[in-house]
Amino acid sequence: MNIDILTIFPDMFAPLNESILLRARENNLISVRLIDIRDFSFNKHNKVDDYPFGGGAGMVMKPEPIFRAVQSLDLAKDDPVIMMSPQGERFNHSIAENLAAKDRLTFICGHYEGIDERVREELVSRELSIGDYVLTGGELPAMVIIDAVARLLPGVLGHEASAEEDSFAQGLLEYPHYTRPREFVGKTVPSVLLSGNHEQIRLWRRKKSLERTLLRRPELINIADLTKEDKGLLREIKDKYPKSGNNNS
Ligand code: 4HQ
Repeated sequence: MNIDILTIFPDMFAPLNESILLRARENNLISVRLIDIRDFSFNKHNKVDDYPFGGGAGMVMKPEPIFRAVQSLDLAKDDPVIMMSPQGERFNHSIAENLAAKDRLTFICGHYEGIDERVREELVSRELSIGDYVLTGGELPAMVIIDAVARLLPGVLGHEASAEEDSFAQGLLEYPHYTRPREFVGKTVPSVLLSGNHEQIRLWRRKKSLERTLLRRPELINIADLTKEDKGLLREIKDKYPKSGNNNS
């Protein structure tokens, strides 16, 4: 996958140089270009922002450098151009899967109060938000989205199965994990995990997964497609926590 990032702060993408994302780049599973919008500002001091028409606090990113930067990319008509904004569609796992199916992604990262509206109208095909809070710029949201998308690409995670087992991939929260030592701060690892009985382990994990989802994110239980077995486990969980969750049976 080819990813172009338009930003005035390319150094904010340092996570691309570490860990799994670095390995993905070294293995040519993703290729990332950081494009400094300032390089496309042809005025005196390479200015990329200006005062807002109508007045008010803060600065607005000028449209011309961003237009020139995007035009330099030679995008195909249906290549996604993504802008980060709290007004965008809320990013989630299903959007990550949708983006992971594309071979080219372009991100426009705004700073200051925002970007001239004509950029959104003319260049942007998708506006995404990573949550209801305000950040100083679109770089961290773009980095979050790239991380979530990259780990879904074949070969990026060492263990091929791991992406499918994750929270949200299945529509449920994950079960708890344990490693050595067997006893720590007076607490022991649940004995079923030491039993070697793989069917019992699978059932225990599935039940924990359903229990956590019901207790912490009951709205997710309604949309997950549950098997007969899941419904049986859920019945046991609800008997243990009678006040929990939704009233949907
Ligand atoms: N931004 N999810 C960029 C965000 C944001 C978010 C604030 C986007 C500043 C210039 N982006 N502007 N939340 O807070 O995506």
